Parts: sequence; C-alpha cells; structure tokens
Amino acid sequence: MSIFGLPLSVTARAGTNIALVKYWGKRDATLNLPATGSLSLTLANFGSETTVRFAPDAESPDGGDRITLDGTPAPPPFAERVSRFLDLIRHDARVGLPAEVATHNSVPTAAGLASSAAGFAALALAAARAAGMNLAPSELSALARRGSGSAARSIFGGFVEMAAGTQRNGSDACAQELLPAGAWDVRLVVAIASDGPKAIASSEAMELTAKTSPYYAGWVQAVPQDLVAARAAVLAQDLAGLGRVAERSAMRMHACAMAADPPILYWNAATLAAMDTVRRLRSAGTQAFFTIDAGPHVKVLCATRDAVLVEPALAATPGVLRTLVLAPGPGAEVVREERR
Ligand code: 2P0
Repeated sequence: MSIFGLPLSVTARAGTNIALVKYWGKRDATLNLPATGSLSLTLANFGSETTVRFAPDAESPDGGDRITLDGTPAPPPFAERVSRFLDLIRHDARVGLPAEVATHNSVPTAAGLASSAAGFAALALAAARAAGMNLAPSELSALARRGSGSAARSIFGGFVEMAAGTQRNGSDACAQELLPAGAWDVRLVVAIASDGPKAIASSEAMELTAKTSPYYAGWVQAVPQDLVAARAAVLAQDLAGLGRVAERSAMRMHACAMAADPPILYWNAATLAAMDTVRRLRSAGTQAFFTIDAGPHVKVLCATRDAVLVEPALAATPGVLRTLVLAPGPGAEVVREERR
C-alpha cells in the first residue's frame, strides 16, 4: 500500500509443516485459538507462493477481491476464506481497498498434506506487507493463525513450537522457532495413501471431536506432557525420543477423532500397512517414526542417511501410491516486492 505512487505488490513464500505434537481442537473458534500447543517441522520446497496487491483496480467483476489459485479463478469457498482473512488486515491496517491475490501451491490441495498451513502463512506475510503493516514474527504468526491454526507454525522454519496462549485476544497464541532448518539432519518420508480429497475437513472434524468424543478431555489434558517431552527431544536432537512422542501424539489424536459421533476415520488399508512397515524397519534397527494427519498418508521421520532405506520400504508397501522425501525448510519469506 502506498498513499503516494503505485500500490506495493508483495510476493511471499512459505513451506508447509507437519505436526509431531498435533493440534486438534480449539478453545475459541472466532479467534481460532487452539485448545493446546503443538510442535512441528516446516518443510522445504513444498508450499505456497502468494502475491498480494491492494489497489482500486484489483476489484473483481462481482465487486470483491480478485483471487486466483494456480492461475485460474479460485473456487468460491477458498476465495471467501481468503477475503475474510484479508478483511482482518484491512481492518488492522485501515485499508479500504480490494485486493488482487494470486496463489500457487506446490502442495496437493486438501489431501491431508496441509496446504492451508503454507497458504495462510504466505498470505499473511504478503498481505500484511502489501498493506503497509510492519509486524514482528510472533505477530505475523498470530495473524496467520486467524487464517488456519497450523499456518501460525509455517511462519518459522525448522522445528517450531506453537503456544496455546492464555490471552483472551490471542496475542500470545503464536509459534516460535525451536531449532533452525539446517541444525538437524532429518527427513520426512511421505507415503501417499490416496489421491482423493480428505474425508472431512479438519476444522469441522476438530469441532465434531470436541463436541462428541468422550476422549477429548483426556486428549487436551495429555498434550502438555507431550510438548515438554518433544521440546526436550528436539533441543537434544534425540530422534528416538522425538519419534516416540510423535507416534503417541498421532495415535491419541486419531483415537480421539475415531470416538466422535459420527466417527471420524482418516485411515485406509495403506495407512495401516505403512505403519506396519515403520514398525518392521524399527525392529530391523532403523530409527523411523510415523505421524498421520487429517488424511490417510503416513509421514515418517528418520535420519537423512536412513531415508534411502525408509523410502523404498514405504514405496513397496501395499496400497502406497508414491513417496516423497522432504527436508526441513525455512520460514515464510518475501521473495519479491514491486510497485505496479
Ligand atoms: C496439525 N492438523 O497439528 C493438525 C493435525 C491436522 C492434523 O492443524 O481449523 O487446517 O484451519 O485451524 O490448521 C489442520 O488444521 O485447522 C491441522 P484450522 P488446520 O497439523
């Protein structure tokens, strides 16, 4: 934004992240405040790039923001969610202009690989800068959280911890970096277990779980100990310690969701087979540990040198469609700024 001259167009990039201590449930849906903290790994080369420009000529034919996703007009639910998020920035920055938003994803949208984490992190950074706001990283993280809880973590690189916060306005419900991307030589090997969209969107599934699962209170109560153990394991670069917490956190999150009414089950046969592959690898002496998000895919944490064993074992697992080997990556960053 500029009062003088041409509007500022800002392009930002963010990587997706995978939680090792899961976020599943909110304490406030309006401010999107999580019920618990979470801990994640931000990934390289697997995310979103978004360009934002607030300007009078950015208005779409129907009078709203002009929003594209991978070069074509964004589907209405996506565009509405983005516009609602931009309204927060317009309010805070006192900008009364429509925005032009062009998002490109290198994460398959809505496949349980967290495209919203990278998407809202990149959008928060690009839109805040384009609106002339100068936010500290923690403020940017709290802003990204309003778009999607997991996006708060993608503002930072490497291993990241998200705090549940205690303030009613959510100002302390933000993430911080625990260990930068280059500090620990690990990989996440992803076993893609289906090509379809997820069975139920995570926001909706979390709400249903919180309302109907008898295990929800136990889940919320158990997360803080997992965070203490996972944080210590990250700082000590203790793979077995971190892996043990990650598997337990994922199993508890899914157990809690499975006990909702109606039940939420994200797994398929390939998910179970891949979990079995990880256990067999471990029995044979390879340190590998799984986590599973709101979808059937299995993500396996291992040392970089062991990815050459883990990847073929997952690729040969019945029902696994393909595999990806992902490295830790940086936090959200501005890649281009121009006046046009
Ligand atoms: C996580 N997930 O910690 C958990 C584990 C999925 C499974 O955060 O409602 O898309 O937008 O705040 O961030 C996915 O939830 O939910 C997620 P909203 P979000 O990664």
